[in-house]
Amino acid sequence: MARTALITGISGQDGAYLAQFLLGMGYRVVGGLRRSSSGAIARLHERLHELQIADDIALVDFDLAEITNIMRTLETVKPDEIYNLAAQSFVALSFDQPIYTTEVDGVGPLRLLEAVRQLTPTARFYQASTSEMFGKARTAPQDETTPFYPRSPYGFAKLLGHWATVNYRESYGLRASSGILFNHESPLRGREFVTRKITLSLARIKHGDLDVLELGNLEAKRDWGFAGDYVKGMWQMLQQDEADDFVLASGESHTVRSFVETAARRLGFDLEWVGAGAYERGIDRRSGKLLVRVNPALYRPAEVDALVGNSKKARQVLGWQPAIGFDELVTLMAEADERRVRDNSVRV
Ligand code: GDR
Repeated sequence: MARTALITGISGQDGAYLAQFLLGMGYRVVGGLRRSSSGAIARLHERLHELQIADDIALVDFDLAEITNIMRTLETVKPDEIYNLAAQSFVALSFDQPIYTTEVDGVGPLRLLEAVRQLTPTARFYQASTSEMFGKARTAPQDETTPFYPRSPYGFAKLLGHWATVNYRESYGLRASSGILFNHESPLRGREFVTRKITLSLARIKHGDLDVLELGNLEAKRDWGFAGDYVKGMWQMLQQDEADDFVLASGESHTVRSFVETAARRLGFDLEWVGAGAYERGIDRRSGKLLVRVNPALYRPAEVDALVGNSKKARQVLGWQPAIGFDELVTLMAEADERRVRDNSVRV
């Protein structure tokens, strides 16, 4: 009989790619969906439609803030594998909504783990942990043994979820694994994250649909990989005999500035930087047009300056191997956004 996977956060980038992957592996996929008060339920399905899997997934109303809802879902779905991808995942917003973020990203996984312990203790559990837990890391690259130093409410909330996962594994023998994932992007990335903001904005500027791209800290360095590669790693973690924690990362670090330069090149601009700091501007040499402007309002109260991961353990134990590198990733995203802008079909 087909195995059943419950994915919380099915409407997000990772939920969509993971669902696609698991369907391909013959799973029955149930997606947990939080209804937004805006009532824009159709928008929550957009990524599933883009991947043409919307009709293959059973959706259930799901909210990590509501324990009765969690328990009812586990009782009716009876999952073999649970992927907890639901979160308030935008770091910048967590500074404005620290309590809500902690409630969903920290206490939320704890609620789910407690319900799993009581109702489906043999189910395998994946917690979406994050490189943001390393934050102001003192050593590089970061791996499973690197000390944590979160720099945002998002980071410390996720740290609670991570330790809850480890503790429930060690205390109650739950088959709970924590995937410490570095940034992973795709054409389905939310528009609020810097990579997608860059590719979509530059594509819009090119087609006369936007004036200028405003960014915050151009010097921040991130380890960016392709989300499609990372969801496979999530699944591989849950196929192990022993639950454990794994870092997934590309091992390469690039600045926001270099992401902008690469995307601009892919879209046919000849980008030149002038000025410095808050007054820095990116100009297209060919047309003289202003493309990029720094807006200090987009700086974060505390920043994670540089992250780069070491995923040796995942590569050795899981056989995990990402297929798409930085240049290919930027190209994929820039081309997808240019196509959407050209076709007037920017939905995701
Ligand atoms: P991050 O992703 O915080 O790393 O978390 P994000 O893309 O938001 O920021 C990356 C870096 O870019 C700098 N930056 C800007 N960021 C945004 N969003 N918008 C801007 O205009 C901008 N200008 C500069 C930021 O300061 C930051 O340094 C992501 C999320 O997916 C988390 O949920 C996940 O856990 C981690 O990746 C791994």
